[in-house]
Amino acid sequence: MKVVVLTGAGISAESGLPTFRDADGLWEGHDPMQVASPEAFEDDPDLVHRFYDARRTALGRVQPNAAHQALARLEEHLGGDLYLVTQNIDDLHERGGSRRVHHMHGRLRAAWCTVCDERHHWEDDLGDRPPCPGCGAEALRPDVVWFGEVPYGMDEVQRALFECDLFVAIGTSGLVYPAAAFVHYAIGAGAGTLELNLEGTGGDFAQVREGPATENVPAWVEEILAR
Ligand code: BJW
Repeated sequence: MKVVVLTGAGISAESGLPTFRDADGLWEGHDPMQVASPEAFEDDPDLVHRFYDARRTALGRVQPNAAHQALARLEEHLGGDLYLVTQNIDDLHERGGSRRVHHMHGRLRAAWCTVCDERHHWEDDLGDRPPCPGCGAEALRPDVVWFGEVPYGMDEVQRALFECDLFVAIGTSGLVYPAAAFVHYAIGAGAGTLELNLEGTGGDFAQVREGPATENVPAWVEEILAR
């Protein structure tokens, strides 16, 4: 059985990382969604750097939870028949034991030089404009995908969706494209579809299980392992 799992901010919520749309809302008086755009970066790069620097720092203080760990067990069981694609820029899947994770919206612990186009592993702040290790330009930005930019590796994701038998979306509101359309690709391919979310999103999934990811995901994975 070929399975595609899509994860969103909800899977990391119980690790202590806020989601975009459920949380108490504002960050330094701004809607986080307004900060995640190239226009915001152009208008106020210091603000946008502060937002991502704070999140990169927070990442060092949180741990993967039972849902991330369950997906790592699923990978051990299914091997190459599991395709895990995440919208999250945190590294909790990797730290939870997953080896193959496709980060379609980039990674918090990576920096992209807008002058030489190189990408670098990055643990520190970017707000103080460190030079690019490749070319020396002070032009590093977070290596993340903002609104209006093209998510990474979409051809590969589409191939996996067209070939899958089951598509599972975990902890995502289904409000942001192209990830919001994955369920339709999977339906078009004749796959089963399952949503695991604190609350159903009203999407076109054949089956919806409501509840926290740390309970729902391990329970679902155990069902697959028992088959
Ligand atoms: C729990 C839980 C618990 C809580 N257990 N569950 C009009 C129509 C259609 C499309 C567009 C349109 N106008 C513009 C567009 C395109 C635009 C878009 O979608 N806009 C919408 C606002 C309409 N999209 C884009 O621009 C994308 N690019 C694009 O389309 O390029 C064209 C192209 C595509 C493909 C091929 C070729 C060309 C780019 C989108 C980039 C999004 N970037 C961000 C920021 C990334 C960096 C960062 O992290 O800061 O990605 S925005 C933000 O939203 C982030 C997230 O990954 C993304 C999705 O959020 P997510 O994960 O769903 O979080 P929430 O908070 O929304 O939901 C959390 C869920 O968890 C909730 O459902 C809770 O119930 C649940 N939950 N606790 C289980 N304990």
